[in-house]
Amino acid sequence: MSRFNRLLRFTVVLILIIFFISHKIISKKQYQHVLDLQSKLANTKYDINSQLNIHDSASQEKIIYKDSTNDLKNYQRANATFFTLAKNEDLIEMGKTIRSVEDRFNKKFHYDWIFFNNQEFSPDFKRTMNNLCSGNVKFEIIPQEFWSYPDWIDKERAKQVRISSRTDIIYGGSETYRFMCRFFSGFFYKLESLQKYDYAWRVEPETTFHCDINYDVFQYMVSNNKHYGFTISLHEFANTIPTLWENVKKFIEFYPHFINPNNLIDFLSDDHGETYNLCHFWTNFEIVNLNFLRSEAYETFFNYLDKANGFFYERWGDAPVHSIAVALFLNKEQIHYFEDIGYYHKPASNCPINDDVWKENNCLCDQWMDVTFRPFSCTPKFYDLLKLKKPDNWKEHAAMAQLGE
Ligand SMILES: Nc1nc2c(ncn2[C@@H]2O[C@H](COP(=O)(O)OP(=O)(O)OP(=O)(O)O)[C@@H](O)[C@H]2O)c(=O)[nH]1
Ligand SMILES: [Mg+2]
Repeated sequence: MSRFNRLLRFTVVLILIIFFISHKIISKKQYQHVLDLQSKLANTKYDINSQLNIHDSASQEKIIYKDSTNDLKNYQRANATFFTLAKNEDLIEMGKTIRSVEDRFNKKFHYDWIFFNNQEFSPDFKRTMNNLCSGNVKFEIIPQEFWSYPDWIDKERAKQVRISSRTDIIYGGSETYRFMCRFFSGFFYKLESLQKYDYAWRVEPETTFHCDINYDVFQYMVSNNKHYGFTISLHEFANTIPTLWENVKKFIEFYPHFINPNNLIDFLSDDHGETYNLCHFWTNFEIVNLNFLRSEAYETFFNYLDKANGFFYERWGDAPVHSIAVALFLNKEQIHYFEDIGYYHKPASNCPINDDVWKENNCLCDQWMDVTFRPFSCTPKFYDLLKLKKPDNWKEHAAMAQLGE
C-alpha cells in the first residue's frame, strides 16, 4: 500500500472516530436533562409495599364535605394537583370541563391545576384557566426532548408506518398523537411543575363529571393506600400494539424482581400471562401516585418499551403502558375503581347504576348508558379479581348491553 493510501485510510478512520464521539457527546448533552433525572429517580426510595397494611376499616370511610359553604381555608389538602395536556384551541372545551370539575368537586377543596402544552399557551388560554380554577394554576411548556423521537428511531421508517397505517389504525397516521402517547407514558411526571406533588389527577378537555363528589378524593387515595384510581376500563384496539405483550413478557423475564407478588396480572391476561387480553384502564381519567411513576420499576419499564420502538413503529398508547405497569408492579389492593365518580369521555360514560349513589350525588347521566358492565368493559373482571360486590342490578345492565341498547 502506498504511503498516500495509508495516510488516506488513517484520515478517514480518524474522521469517523471524531464524528462518532462528537455525535455521542451531542446526543448525550441533548438528553442530559433526562439522564440526570433518570439517575435521580433510580435513587428515589419508593417502596410500593412500605405503606401496606396501614389501613384499617375506619380509614376506608370517606370524609363527607356536603356543605360547600364550610370554611375550608385551614383545610389540610393532600399533596396533589390536577393536570391537563391541552392546546390553545381547546380553550372553550377545557373551560367547560373545568366548570364541571369545579362545580362537582374542586370548589370545596381548591386543588391546584397544571397545564402542559408542547407550544406556548396563548394569553387568552391562560387568562381563562386562571379565572375558572379555584386553586393555584401553572402552565408549563414541554421540553422538546419529552415531545419527540428518541435518537435511535429511524424517522423515515416511522413516516412509512404512519402512511401505511393511516386508514386502518386509529390515529395511525398521526405523528403528534404518538408524541402525546410517549409523553404520557414516560415523561409528564418528569416535568418541573409536577415535581413537588405526590398525587396527580389527569383531566382532558371535552370530558364531563356527572355527579357531585362530596369527599376529598386525593385524601381518600392517601389514607387508603391507593396508588392508582380509574373510572373506566376497556379493551385496546389490537392492531395498535402487535408486539407490546411480547416485549412485556421479555421485560418480566429480565426483571422478575419488579413484579409484585400480589399483582393483578389476571386483569391483563386470561391465560396467566401467555397472551394479553387487551384490558386497560382508560387513562384520560387517572389519579396516580407520581412516586410510583418515578420508581425504578416504572422507569426501567418505560425505558425498555421505548427501546422496543413501538411508540413509533406501531402505535402504542399510554393507556396499555400505564395499565400493564400498574397491574404488574402494584399490589392489587392499591388500585381503586371509582364507581361513584360519574365521568364521560366520548363515547363512554361511568354513570353509577346504584340508585342511592346516583340520587345522593345529584348525578346527571343516563344509568342505562353506563359502560361498566357492558361486554367491552373490563371492569367486571376487576370486580371479580378484587372480590368486590357488584351493584345488585348489574346483570340487568349487562343484559341490556347484549341486546345492543
Ligand atoms: N398540546 C397538545 N395537546 C395534545 C396534542 N394532541 C393531543 N393532545 C392532548 O392530549 C390529550 C389526549 O388527546 P386526545 O386527542 O383526546 O386522545 P384520545 O383521548 O385518545 O382521543 P379522542 O378519543 O379523540 O379524545 C388531550 O388532553 C389532548 O388535548 C398536541 O399535539 N398538543
Ligand atoms: Mg381524548
